Amino acid sequence: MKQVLTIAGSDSGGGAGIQADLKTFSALGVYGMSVITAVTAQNTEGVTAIENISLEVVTKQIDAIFSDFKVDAVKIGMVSNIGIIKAIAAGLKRWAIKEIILDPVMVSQSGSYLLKPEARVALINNLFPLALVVTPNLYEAEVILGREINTVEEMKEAARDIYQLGGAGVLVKGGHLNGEAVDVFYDGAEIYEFTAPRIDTRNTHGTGCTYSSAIAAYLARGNDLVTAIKKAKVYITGAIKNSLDIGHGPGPIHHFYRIWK
Ligand code: PXL
Repeated sequence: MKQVLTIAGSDSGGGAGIQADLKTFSALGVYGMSVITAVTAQNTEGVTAIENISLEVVTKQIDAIFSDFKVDAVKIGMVSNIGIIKAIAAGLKRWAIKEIILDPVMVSQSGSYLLKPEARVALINNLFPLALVVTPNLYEAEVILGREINTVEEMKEAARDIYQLGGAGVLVKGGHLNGEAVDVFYDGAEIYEFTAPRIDTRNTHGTGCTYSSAIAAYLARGNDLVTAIKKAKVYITGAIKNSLDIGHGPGPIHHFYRIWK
């Protein structure tokens, strides 16, 4: 079985973060492992506390996994601060893994900072160059570039410009624009568009985490990057369509919709 690692934060509510990543890996037929960077106290209504894991324990988790397993792909999510970013970069360089999907997580759906604003430059400088692809949503792409993005054409320009920052492929996710859900991917040579119908639901907690994990899983299973993104978009569209109306805030998407309702 292919083996996939998530490096991310815990969402106690089970909808996003490490929990979403491991559910996605399990749903898509790969063996999931985790390096936990932070623990959030969280439910569908918001985040009430965050505790970051020490740099020593982040590093030890990375080394424990790579010294034993053959890691076929890595997904990176919440990385909290500059120290954790540097520990992850050093660990991944030490183990020379190339199949890295980086979700540049900045704020939770409910508006809490999951990455310290002063750590944004460190994320770009230390982790973008190691990644095969980075997956900013519109807000994250706007923060990275310091300008507004309002159209699909501007998403394409953003993908090209973010590519210049670190040399990783760029998937700009347009889920927050109006109309169809269009994502734009630039691999350094060509622009690709992925389109899915917009689903009218507020239950989208964990969509970004799940998307990048699904790309990692499909990549580990031998798909090329464009095919992996295409299949991951089909998977998250189904998971949103079958999302769960549980909790009092925006509910989670249904990772196992292909197995049970
Ligand atoms: O969606 C980004 C995200 C990543 N990681 C954790 C989260 C969230 C959103 O809530 O809680 C732990």
